[in-house]
Amino acid sequence: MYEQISHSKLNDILIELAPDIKEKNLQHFYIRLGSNFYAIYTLFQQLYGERKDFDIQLSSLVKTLIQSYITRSKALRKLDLTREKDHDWFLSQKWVGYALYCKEFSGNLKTLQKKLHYMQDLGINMLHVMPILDCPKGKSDGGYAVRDFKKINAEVGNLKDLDSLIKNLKSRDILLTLDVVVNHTSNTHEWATKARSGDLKYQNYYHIYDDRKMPDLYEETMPEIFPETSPGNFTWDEEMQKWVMTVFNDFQWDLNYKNPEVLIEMIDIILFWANRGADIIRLDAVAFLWKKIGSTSQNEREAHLILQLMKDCCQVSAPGVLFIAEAIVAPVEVIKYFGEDAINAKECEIAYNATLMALLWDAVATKKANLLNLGIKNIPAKLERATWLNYARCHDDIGLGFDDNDIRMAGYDPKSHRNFLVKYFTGEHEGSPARGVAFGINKKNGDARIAGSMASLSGLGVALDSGDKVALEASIKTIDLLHSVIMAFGGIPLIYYGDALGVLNDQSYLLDDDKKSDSRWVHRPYMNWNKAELRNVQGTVENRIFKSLKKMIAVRKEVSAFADHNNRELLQVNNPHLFVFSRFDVRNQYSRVLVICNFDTNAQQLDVSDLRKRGFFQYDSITDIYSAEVINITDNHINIPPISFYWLST
Ligand code: OTU
Repeated sequence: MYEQISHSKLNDILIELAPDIKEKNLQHFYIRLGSNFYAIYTLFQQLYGERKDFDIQLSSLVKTLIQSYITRSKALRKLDLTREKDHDWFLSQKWVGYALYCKEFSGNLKTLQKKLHYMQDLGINMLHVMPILDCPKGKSDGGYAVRDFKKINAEVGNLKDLDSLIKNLKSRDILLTLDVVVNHTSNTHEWATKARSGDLKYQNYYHIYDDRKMPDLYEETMPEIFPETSPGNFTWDEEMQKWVMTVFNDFQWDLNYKNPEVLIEMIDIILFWANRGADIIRLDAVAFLWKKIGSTSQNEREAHLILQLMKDCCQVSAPGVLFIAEAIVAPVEVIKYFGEDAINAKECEIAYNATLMALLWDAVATKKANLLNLGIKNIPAKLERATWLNYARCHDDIGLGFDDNDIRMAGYDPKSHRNFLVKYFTGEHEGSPARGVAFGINKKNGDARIAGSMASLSGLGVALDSGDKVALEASIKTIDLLHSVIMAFGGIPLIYYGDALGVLNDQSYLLDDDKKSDSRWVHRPYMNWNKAELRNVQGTVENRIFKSLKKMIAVRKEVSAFADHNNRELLQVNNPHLFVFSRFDVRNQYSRVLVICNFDTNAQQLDVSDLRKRGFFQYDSITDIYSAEVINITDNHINIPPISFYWLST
C-alpha cells in the first residue's frame, strides 16, 4: 500500500543507504519492500513510535533487510519466486514431518545424513532438527538456551556440516525446519555477559531490576512455567547484584522487546538461518514475547505485533520461508498466531496443535471421545493460508490445558479429571497400563503435566514385560490410532522420533546430572539403531508399528481430501467412544473420506442412519482406504473393532 508519510521515510532511508549498496539486481526486493513497508512502518511505530531514536532504529531495520537479501543465494531467491507462484504449497497432503534431537538420534550432523534414508523409508519429507545452535554444556534446556545464535553447537558439528546436510536434504526434496529461540537467551550469551559486566546497552536487552519492586508486581499475575526446577519468574544475579526476568529456567534470560534493537537483532538472526537454507523457522515460545504488569504476560497484543513485523520483514528478504508458531495456549489464543488476516496482519503459517494432542490423550485414558469432540468443536476456524502441525507426542510434556467448561460438559469435574489423567498416565490409576512420569508439578496449585514416550504412555512397556498378548495388541493399536488421527485431521502431521518404532521411555537421563531434574528427557531417547533394523523383521513390534505408519503416510499422500483447505467436518454421533469427521476435496467431489476412530477397548457400533441422510453410506458396503477392507453395513449399523480407525471412502 502507498502512504505518503511512510513512503517518504523509506525514500530517505534508501538514499542514506545507497552508497553501501553495490548489488544492482534488487528489483524483487524493492517491490516487496514497497508492498510491505507501510505495514512495517505502522507496526514499528505502534511499538516504538514514542522513542527519540525511532528514525535511526527504522533505518537500521531496513538496512538489516537489504543486507540479508543481498546475501541470499541465487538458488534461494529462485525458490522464493517458485513458492510465490504456488503460494499454498505447504497445505498439500504430501507433507509429513519428523522431529528429532540430533545428538540423541544420530550423534551429530554428519551422521544424521546417514539416517536420511530411514526417514525416507517412512515417507518423511519435512525434518525438524531440534535446536542445534551453540549453547553451554549442561544448562542448555536441550538447546533452548542459546549462547550464540549464529554458531552451531560443537557437540553436533559446525556450519559446514549443516550446509552439507541442507544440500543433501534438498536433493531428496526434504524440507528443513530450524529453531530460532526468540523469547530468551542463555545467561552465557555475549549480550548477557556484557549486561553482567555493567554494560547498560545490553542490560537493556533484558528485563533487569535493581530490587524486588517490579519483579513483585509481575509475580502477582505471572504463572510459573517450570515450578519444580525454576520457581518464580526472576533470578538474582550475584555478579550484577540485580534481578533478571527468567520465565523458563533460571539460566534463560527473557529478551526485552520493548527495546527495538532486540527485535532487529532477532530479525537478522531469523534471516541468517533463512539464508543458510532453512525452509521453515520454528519460533519458540512466541506467546511470551511481551511482558506486561497485571497480566499473565502471555498472548499480549504486542507479542502479535512483533510476530507480524517478523513476518512482514521475512517476506521482504526471504519470502519463501515459513514460520511455525510454538504457542501452547488455549485454542482461542492459538488461532491468533496465524494472524488476523492473511494479507494485512499475517503472522505464522503453521502452528502447533497442542489442543488436539492433549485431547487425544484424554480419549486414550477415558476410552471416550466426548471431551475430544467438544474440544475440537470449539477450535475457532483458522485463516486460509495457514495450517496446523498435528502431533501426538513431541519433545515437550503433555499439558492438560483443556477448557474447564468443556470438561464439565463432558461430564467430569475439572480438578478431579486432570488429577485422574495424571494418575492414569503415570500408572498410578488402578489398571492403567501407562508408564509416564509427572512433569512440572506445582505444589502451590496442584497442577501437573505428563512426560513419557508414546509407546510407554500407550502401555507397550507393561505389555512387553507381562507378556500379555491382549495388552500388547491394545498398546500397538493405540499407537496406530493416534497416528491415524494426526495423518487425517488436516494439517502437517509431525512424527516424533522413536514413535514409528514404539521406543519406550529412556531412563538414562536419571544418570545425567544435567538432565535428571527435567523429566521430559524420559521421552528424548537415544536411538537404538539395531532395534530400528527390526522394523524389517516380520512380526516384531517395531515392524508392526513402522509398517502401519508407513502405509498411513503413503495413503495420506494419495488422497487430496487430506490436504488442509479448511475441509473438515466434525460429525456428532450418538456413541461416546467414537470420534468421527469427514474430509473432502472442494475441487474433486469424488475425494471424500469419513474418518471413524474408536477409542474403546470393546468393539463399538455406529448407527449410520443420520449419516445416510447426509449423503454418506449410500451403499450396503464401503471400502476402508487404509486396509482396503470392505466394511458391511447391517441394519444401518457398522461395527468398529476395539481401539481402531477407519478411513472410509464415501
Ligand atoms: C518451549 O516450550 C520448548 O518447546 C521447550 O522445550 C523449552 O523448554 C521452552 O520453550 C523454553 O525454551 O514455551 O509456548 O511445558 O510447553 O515451555 C510454550 C513447557 C513453550 C513447554 C513450554 C514451551
